[in-house]
Amino acid sequence: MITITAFRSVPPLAQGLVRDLRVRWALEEAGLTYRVNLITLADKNTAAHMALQPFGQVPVYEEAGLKLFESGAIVLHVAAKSDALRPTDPTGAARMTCWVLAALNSIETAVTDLAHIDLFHSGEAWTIERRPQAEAFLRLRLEQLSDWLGERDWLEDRFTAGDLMMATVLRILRHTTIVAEVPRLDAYLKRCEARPAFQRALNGQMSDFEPWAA
Ligand SMILES: N[C@@H](CCC(=O)N[C@@H](CS)C(=O)NCC(=O)O)C(=O)O
Repeated sequence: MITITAFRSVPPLAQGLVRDLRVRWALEEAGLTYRVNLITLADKNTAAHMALQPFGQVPVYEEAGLKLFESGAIVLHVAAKSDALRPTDPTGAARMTCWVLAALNSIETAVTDLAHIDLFHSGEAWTIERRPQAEAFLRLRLEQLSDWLGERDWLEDRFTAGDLMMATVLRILRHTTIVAEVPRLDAYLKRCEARPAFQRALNGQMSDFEPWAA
């Protein structure tokens, strides 16, 4: 049985964005059954959890003695099990890996630069200078991504784990209109979110949360 570790409760601003969503979505696309081990924010720094996730984060993935951390590594592991996420031809599979890494390395870094300012440092003096730079760089990356997409429905010629990862990264910007202002990306994200597997994953994460007590 596959077990993923997720948080039992997080602040509302994080609900629906916690990175176990990526793993749930991949497992739903692949049609694999799994159970969810819910931990508290206090549990994340215990020795037992740090032995599974060296940075005290979620998600964690366990399967028959295999223990994985990092959502990208986990999604790639799940993708290797399912044609629904990874093309069977080697070229298509390699291109899928490119997009998983592009989402995490070329886009998520720019996304989180801005999101951290907005969500964790809003109003602090240093953000007055830094935020416009972070937003401009992010907008450049998103325009480049939009140019790549062109008239395609997906990043390549079919849905892959690369789209799954890219969509979860773009969703981090839901507190802004930045994605909505790029029509192709807006449509792309909506296309990804309309997938039944995504809806099942999101509903699963949301229904697992206990009410947040600040
Ligand atoms: N690079 C990691 C990031 C994981 C991550 O940021 N997890 C967040 C929840 S979305 C977390 O556990 N935060 C608690 C913390 O960092 O202490 C991955 O993709 O798995």
